[in-house]
Amino acid sequence: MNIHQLPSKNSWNELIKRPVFKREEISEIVSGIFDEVQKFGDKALFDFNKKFDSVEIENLLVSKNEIENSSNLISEELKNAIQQAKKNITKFHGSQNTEIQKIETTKGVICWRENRAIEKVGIYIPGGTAPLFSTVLMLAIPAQLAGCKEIILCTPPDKNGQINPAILYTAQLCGITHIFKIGGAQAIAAMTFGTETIPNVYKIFGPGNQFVVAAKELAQNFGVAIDMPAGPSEVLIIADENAIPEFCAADLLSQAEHGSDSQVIFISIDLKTLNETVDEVKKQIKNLPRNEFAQKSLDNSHFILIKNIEEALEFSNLYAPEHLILAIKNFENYISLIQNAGSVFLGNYSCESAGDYASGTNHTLPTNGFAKNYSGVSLDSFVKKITFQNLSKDGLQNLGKTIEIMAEAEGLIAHKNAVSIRLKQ
Ligand code: HSO
Ligand code: ZN
Repeated sequence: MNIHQLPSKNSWNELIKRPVFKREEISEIVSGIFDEVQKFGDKALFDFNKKFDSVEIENLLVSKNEIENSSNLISEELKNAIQQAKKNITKFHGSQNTEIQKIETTKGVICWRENRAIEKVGIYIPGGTAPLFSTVLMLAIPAQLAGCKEIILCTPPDKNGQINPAILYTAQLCGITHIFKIGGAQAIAAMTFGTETIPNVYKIFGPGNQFVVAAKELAQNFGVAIDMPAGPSEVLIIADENAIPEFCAADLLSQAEHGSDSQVIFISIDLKTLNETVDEVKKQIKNLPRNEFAQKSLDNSHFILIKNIEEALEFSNLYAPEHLILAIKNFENYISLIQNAGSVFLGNYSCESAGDYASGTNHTLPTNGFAKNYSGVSLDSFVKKITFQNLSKDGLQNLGKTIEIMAEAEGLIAHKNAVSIRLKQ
């Protein structure tokens, strides 16, 4: 754990650095995978399943039976929890639909925007050490609410060719029936090009390892959109003497346990709270099953004493955290100072886990400083907005001169004529 007391602002740029990865080697591997999938389709996918996930499967598509049976493989308690989370996420994302507003910009000139769902979207859910079925909720719910016609899901099978039943249960609860047993960069390639079994999509969503991240970047070269650039997940907590060190430590560890490259930053304006939180982290980490990941991620993390809340927020805005927790008194007074953050948790009882699972907000958020210029996933991520306009004859008469003058000044006489020919009539 790295502890810094009142670091000078000159040193902040060092403190906000994220871990960097060797990109070149990964890009080369991923581009090879894309070539294979584009050339050989399903056959390449079967081969990659064997090579990377050591599994031979007969069908890439998860059968109806497997999907239905998933419900018998998980507890009623878990099913109820997933259902409650679904309700809240649906309620919050459902409220993001805005009404069409027709605006008369000049008399007789009416402009408006309408949403159209992206027709074909793909959701990627990683396998690995933690099956993130909660991410299925976060992506499938807004996709359904937006009205996406085709929603497919790719996730790697385990050694027995099975998909985690909680992922299957959640997917079918959200109305997803096309689930494919394929993971990694090859899944992203399949959704980019389409294969005999897996349809291509127009936008790909979801987290993944460095290969998946590189594959999503590459997919964009083939006309496929992605949710956002990704990096390891992160949390930044700002605390004062009102914060509860046990709570803060638990929140830091909840993010640190995601992976050894997760980033956690704790900023306190009170030395006692800082020291107690450090002690609490050391205590709580011992009992965590994933303490190896958590420990590694803590090794790259910072505990910082800062002069006051304003400066703490200045640091936070520079860092642009995926998650920001304000464990301070009168947090309402500081909301307007938050400039860059993916999702913000206010007060001692707003733990990040609430947003990760069930409060209603989305947990697919910008990391790696991208909170400076990206939003998290929302209903908007699944729609495009088309603009419309209707000019009446009067409208064109009112605006025509302006257009003609501008077109002529740009030297585009055909543009000018399109107006003049109408006005002359
Ligand atoms: N904290 C993660 C999301 C997640 N947490 C899923 C638990 N499950 C996003 O940074
Ligand atoms: Zn989490």
